[in-house]
Amino acid sequence: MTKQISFNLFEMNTVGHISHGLWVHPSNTRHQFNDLDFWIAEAKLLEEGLFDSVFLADVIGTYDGYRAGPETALREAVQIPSNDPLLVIPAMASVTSKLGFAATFSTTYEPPFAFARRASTLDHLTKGRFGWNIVTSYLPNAARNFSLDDEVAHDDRYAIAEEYLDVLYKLWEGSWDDDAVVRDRDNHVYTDPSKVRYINHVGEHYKVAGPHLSEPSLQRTPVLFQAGSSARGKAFAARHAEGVFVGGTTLESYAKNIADIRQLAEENGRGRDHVKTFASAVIVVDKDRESALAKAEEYKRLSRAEGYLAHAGGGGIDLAAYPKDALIADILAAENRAGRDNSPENRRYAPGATVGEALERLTNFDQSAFYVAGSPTEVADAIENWVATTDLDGFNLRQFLTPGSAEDFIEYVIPELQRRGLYRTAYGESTLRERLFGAGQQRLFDEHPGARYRGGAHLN
Ligand code: FMN
Repeated sequence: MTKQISFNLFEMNTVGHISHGLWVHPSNTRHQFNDLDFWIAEAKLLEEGLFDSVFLADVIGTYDGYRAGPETALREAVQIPSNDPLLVIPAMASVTSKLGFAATFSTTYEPPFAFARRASTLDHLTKGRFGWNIVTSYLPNAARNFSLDDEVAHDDRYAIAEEYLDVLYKLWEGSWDDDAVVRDRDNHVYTDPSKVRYINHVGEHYKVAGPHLSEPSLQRTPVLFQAGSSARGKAFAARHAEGVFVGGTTLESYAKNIADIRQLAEENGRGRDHVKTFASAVIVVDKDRESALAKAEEYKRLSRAEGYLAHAGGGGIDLAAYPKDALIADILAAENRAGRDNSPENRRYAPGATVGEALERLTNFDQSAFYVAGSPTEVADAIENWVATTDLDGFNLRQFLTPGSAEDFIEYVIPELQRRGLYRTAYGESTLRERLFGAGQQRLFDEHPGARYRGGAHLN
């Protein structure tokens, strides 16, 4: 059977997420992100388009590495101003019944108990449509917002994340039995206390007694997404993630990275197909090739190098401070950042690249690994080819314009994919996990590490 491809809209509760400069376009509504109406309209549009989910990125600090301050990020609206991604979800859920919501939350700075409850609340309010993008955060400024002087070292962040997840699984999977809530009016028993337990977690970083404050939601553990690309990040994904954002520079490298992650999942006792793989899709489409290319030219004209530089400088090096022919590898070594510098942008620098080449790459969206500008047929051909060649399961669609990019995709690409049997023609399942793994799979697979706490096993 032909594989149907997943599509999420890549979003952020902010003006400029990754398409810097485009906010000035007259048809772009991004400046309305403070209004619920903005999110409600988007949710309705995506559900009409039968999208899998809206995928909300997040950062908890600002990009102030470029030119040693936040001025450029502020001027160019590079992920500031930005609001909390979790809080727009209930409004979007209230006008939809199938669309999923995946939101980013960091494991590094806030202890796990409150997030466990917020996530359960969202899974209840969305009726099992909530997913969590697990990040460990890469901005030095974020550390300074949470009582630290500098970033927690990269691998230490993953060690903290491991324990964080362990606490969450205990709360989500182990603290309450499915039949704990009895609502027995005659006997005045709302919850059967014998079916709810403390978790009494004591670890290196956290001490959490429990019990979990929320009763079990449809999915219990939200669908877990992750985008680690370091060795430590991949190992973490192979243990925990159900959706993985795979990196790469070419079709071949994507194919290899996808095969690797499936292999690693298997080595962790999980099924190869218990991990869905996603890539970023940069698509400019219109009724024909000529119009699409004209549109891409317009986006390029409005793109702001300063915005991309501020974005890249937030987590790493200030490219503006170096001559164009300086080698990135030398700069990383000189700044003692090698092995520590983990923003997705910095990972794009090829090892032998010069500052000039890195600048080119950062500011030209047409150098993205999956970039296609063309007619509906050309775009569908590229998508089909990628999925067939790499074993990819889906894409996060980048926005240049809101709502224009999603509208274009829905108008031009989806019908063509549907004709080829590559895109759903109606929603089936209702929870997000079932959307990814099929009807009946509301909960984690039994082989997933979170499942070991079911029924209170392994808690003490
Ligand atoms: N990091 C964040 O702090 N917030 C995000 O919203 C976020 N979204 C990401 C989305 C995608 C598609 C990718 C590829 C990465 C994203 N990241 C985000 C960064 C990753 O969480 C991760 O830190 C990065 O890919 C480097 O991998 P490493 O942590 O294993 O070194």
